[in-house]
Amino acid sequence: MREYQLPDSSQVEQFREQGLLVLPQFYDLDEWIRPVQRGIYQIIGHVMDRHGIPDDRPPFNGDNFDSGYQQLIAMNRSWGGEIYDAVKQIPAFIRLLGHPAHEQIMQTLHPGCMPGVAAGGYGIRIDNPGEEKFRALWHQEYPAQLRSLNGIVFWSPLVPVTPELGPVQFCPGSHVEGPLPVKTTDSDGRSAAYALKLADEQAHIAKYLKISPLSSPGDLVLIDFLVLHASGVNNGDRSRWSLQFRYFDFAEPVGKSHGWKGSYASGVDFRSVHPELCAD
Ligand SMILES: O=C(O)CCC(=O)C(=O)O
Ligand SMILES: [Fe+2]
Repeated sequence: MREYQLPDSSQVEQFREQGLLVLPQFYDLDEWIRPVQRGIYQIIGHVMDRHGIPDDRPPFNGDNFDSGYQQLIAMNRSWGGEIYDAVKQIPAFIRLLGHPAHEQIMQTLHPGCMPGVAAGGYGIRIDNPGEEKFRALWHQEYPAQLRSLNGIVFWSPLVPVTPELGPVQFCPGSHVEGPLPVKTTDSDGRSAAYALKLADEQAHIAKYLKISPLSSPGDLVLIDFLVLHASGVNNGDRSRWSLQFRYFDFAEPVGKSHGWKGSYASGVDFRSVHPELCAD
């Protein structure tokens, strides 16, 4: 990111109104995105090797970074889990998420904030075709992550997101409702943060227009911690790979009052931090 464009005043306004902002081609592809893709390509190779699968993939060229992945998970789905756990530890990904540009975006969108990186709040999603188990249902980020009410999910695709790949859906403007009650008991076999379920989901969602912006590698999508969003359904023939990491605000009073606790991913029981937001 030798050069990058911080949001201008009309984009700041748009983020305030919608709780959502897309910054097209924010990241220089060669400098920031290719190294992450190369790391994924290499990890897929190591996982193949670990399981005695011959590596006959074409050489890495960027766009083919996930070559071999679809065949691997068809052989054994748990190998996909190994890859998922591994790729968030690629140094080029950690360098990207730690770049000062993200603190500057936080300061531009939340003047006076003190940015923090949500521990355990970063990773690389792999939304596989036809898989329902890990699809994010309608949610606000705050209950799933806690840390502070002020926060931004930085979301960036590693593949061109077409309608078939199930782009993330948003209810622009829904962040103005503040944190909404959730049900914390597991209903359909989902675990951890996936078990938090927005109470009266349909009633909330019905009030808003839903949008599913398409995006491609290099684009950056900024998601307010309180805006309602959900994974789309992947009906395509490849996985939808995307980066996400989260910045919160140490200066925000609610986060400060509970000591910037994290939620499920850091072993905290949401019910003990926000009993008033538990619908059950
Ligand atoms: O990429 C997705 O499907 C969901 C993303 C999401 O909910 C998030 O990054 O917070
Ligand atoms: Fe989310």
